[in-house]
Amino acid sequence: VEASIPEPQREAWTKHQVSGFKDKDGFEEEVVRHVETTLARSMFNCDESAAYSACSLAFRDRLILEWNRTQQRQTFADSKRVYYLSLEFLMGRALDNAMLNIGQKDVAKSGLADLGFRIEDIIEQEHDAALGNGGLGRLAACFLDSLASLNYPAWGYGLRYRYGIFKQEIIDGYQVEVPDYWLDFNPWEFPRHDVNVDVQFYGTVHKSTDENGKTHAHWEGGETVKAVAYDVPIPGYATPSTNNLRLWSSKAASGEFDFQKFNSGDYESSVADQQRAETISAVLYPNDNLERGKELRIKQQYFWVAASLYDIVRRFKKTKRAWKEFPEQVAIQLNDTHPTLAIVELQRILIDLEGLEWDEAWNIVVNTFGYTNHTVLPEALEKWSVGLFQHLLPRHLQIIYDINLFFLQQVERAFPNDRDLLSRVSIIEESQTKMVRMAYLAIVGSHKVNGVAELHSDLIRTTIFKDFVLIFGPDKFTNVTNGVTPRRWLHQANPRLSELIASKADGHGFLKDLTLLNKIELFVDDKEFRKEWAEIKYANKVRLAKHIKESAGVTVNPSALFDVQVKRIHEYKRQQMNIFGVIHRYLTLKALSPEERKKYLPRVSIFGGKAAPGYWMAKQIIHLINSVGTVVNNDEDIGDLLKVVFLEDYNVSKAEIIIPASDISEHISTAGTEASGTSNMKFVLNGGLIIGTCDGANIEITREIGENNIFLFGNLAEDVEDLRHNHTYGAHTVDPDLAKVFEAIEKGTFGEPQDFAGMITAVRDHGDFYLVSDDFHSYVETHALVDEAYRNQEEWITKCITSVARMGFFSSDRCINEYAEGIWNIEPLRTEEA
Ligand code: GPU
Repeated sequence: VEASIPEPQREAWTKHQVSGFKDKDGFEEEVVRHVETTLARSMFNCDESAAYSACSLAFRDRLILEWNRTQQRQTFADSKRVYYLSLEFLMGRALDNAMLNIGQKDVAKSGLADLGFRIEDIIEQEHDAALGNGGLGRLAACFLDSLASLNYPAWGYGLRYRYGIFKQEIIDGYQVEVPDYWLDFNPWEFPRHDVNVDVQFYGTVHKSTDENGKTHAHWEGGETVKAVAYDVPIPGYATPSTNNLRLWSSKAASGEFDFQKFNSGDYESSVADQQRAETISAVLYPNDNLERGKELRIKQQYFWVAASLYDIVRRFKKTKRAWKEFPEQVAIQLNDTHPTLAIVELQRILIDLEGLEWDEAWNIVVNTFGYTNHTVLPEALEKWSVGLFQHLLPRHLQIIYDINLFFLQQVERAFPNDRDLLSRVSIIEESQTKMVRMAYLAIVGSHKVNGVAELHSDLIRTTIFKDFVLIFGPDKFTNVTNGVTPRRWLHQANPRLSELIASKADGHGFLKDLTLLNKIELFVDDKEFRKEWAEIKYANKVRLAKHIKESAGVTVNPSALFDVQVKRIHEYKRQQMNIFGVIHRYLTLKALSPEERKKYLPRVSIFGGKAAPGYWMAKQIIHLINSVGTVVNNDEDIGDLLKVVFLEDYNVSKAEIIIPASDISEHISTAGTEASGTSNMKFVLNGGLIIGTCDGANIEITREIGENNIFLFGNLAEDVEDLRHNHTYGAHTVDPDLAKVFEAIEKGTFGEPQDFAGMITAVRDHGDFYLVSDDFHSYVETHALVDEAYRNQEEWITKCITSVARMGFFSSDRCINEYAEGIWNIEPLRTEEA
């Protein structure tokens, strides 16, 4: 149905054109209006939560107007769009970001003050949007910020989980997971009940032959679930461009209830159907770098992919272009293999529903998709059993078999008689239970495959995807090193540092061209500048110390060296090595006389991060960190020389407090395991140094900032395989310092030794897969170098300033420009203002 208003009536619309608030007065008016009408309150019952709601609604109104204009501009220009498909978007809070990106935070601050509120308290009211686990989901959020800030026509597509990542509580030193119901009041989403898609599951496939002898597949029967769109506006920084993040929510297809069942008196089962449908988008799977092959998870994947593709195809069809032009209008990026079914779904739409020939359709598909790999860890590479596919998506399985057949025929022609190669690269793994290898499907169905840091991209080319480089040639495989948005991770998280930099770098231009940071290197010897720099770091540490006191009950000295490791808890990230190192420091201090002890540099070891609920070893690590804290923090011999803190419920808004307060942060994964890391970039950008292995983006950070400004240690990726081999077949002895740590744990120094036995046997008896013992000596020695360096505050500050000045490369803007040019072939759309 044409919903456009006819020409004669448009004058009335134009006359009443709405606009958002223009100044402080307008802002206050909007806030009061929302309090009194939308929220049905008044000045006599307006608490901080109501003020937050009203303030957010005032900003939301502005955003949606720009959003409308942006979408109109994009449609009018008929330009190519990129669609970023991600199962995770770890957005964090929206209000502060919206105020800063629109450039109205000052207005809001004084407006709120007039109305009786402190802006900091209002910002604090917001619940994080935590629809992600860790780095992968946060990267997607940074990309949305960059796409909008750079005026690219882009949409994100994801799932609107009713429950995001769980809230972590620490009770008696153990992680307890609490559901995080975040949708109570969410002013940032627009439900679009009119935008919905029916998604089919199960059923059977019938073939028919037409008069020309051509066969057609018909996927029939089964069950249908409705996808409803919720739109989240994404404001760009210092531009009117406002992009869209569309999140799908599931509900039963036949409306509120199945009325047939309802009328026949089967009320309960009609409600059950409703709930079953809603289950699909109910909860985010809380695993990071791990796939567990659960049926509901693949249902989530297909639900989201089918709804998104329907939407994308519908939009394309409105342009009335020929199908072969699809890849000139549409680029789709797959954030890991989670959306790989989109490849199959588009092929299905083109051949089954639109009647294209296989080859023509496949050409369109391959030219549309790009695939980003985020890990080499085998346990994270998705595989789905053929049986599950057959049951859930029978037509898709047939198409996958055909894709595989044509692909293997192509391989056979190029490499005749190499049976082994064929079975190695087959999309179907011929194991006991036959499996679909999603990464292989993603490679075959995309025109570009990229890793997320140089080392990682080299590793995928030479190890897990080696055969495919041979088959497709090297050009299909490329690198796009990750980046982070300086808007949230500098300007928003560290406003004073952002101002100080702006004062020396000719304003805030660096927030849009981060390479301009290099201007501050000229001031590295400027006394005033250095003094202010140090003051800002100290103030940030005071702020974190306050948070530590409130949340963990531990008093820490802001003058101590703050040593931070915050990220998902995972054996490959080696928080266990960190806490073993802390124990080693504690034992060393204990063995000293009080006099000698005083020569030691006071340190606060800060940990944070969630463990997947089913990850037993990760939970043991959390327990040990907390147990060590209890002992060390209450040991009078130690006092301020060492404090150990575990901050509960690490998330985006806590990261905004923690990262700017760090002196040294730990990025200490076993070489070759961390694809990139992105918090390493955020820490250095905020004037903290890092200790790390030669892994992921640490290597490129070193290249940019200089090796004197980073503390590298440990074995190299190229040596890992041999070391592991030696653990299994050679003589494997535990590092003597580490052995003493184990001894202390086993003596019961930190509580029941049995509670931590798994962590010790993993190193001592089970082959030390993550090379904790191999790297321990070098790790401890390097920490001694950190102490030494920190004692010389003048040199330390020089290192910090120099490093920040050289971090320009790690903006997600640079990263998005590389995708746009090398993979998507899209251009920014000019705005009136830009
Ligand atoms: N990453 Br796979 C996740 O956060 N979760 C995952 O399931 C997978 C990867 C991370 C990588 O571990 C990290 O190294 C990288 O920086 C990030 O993705 C973004 O590329």
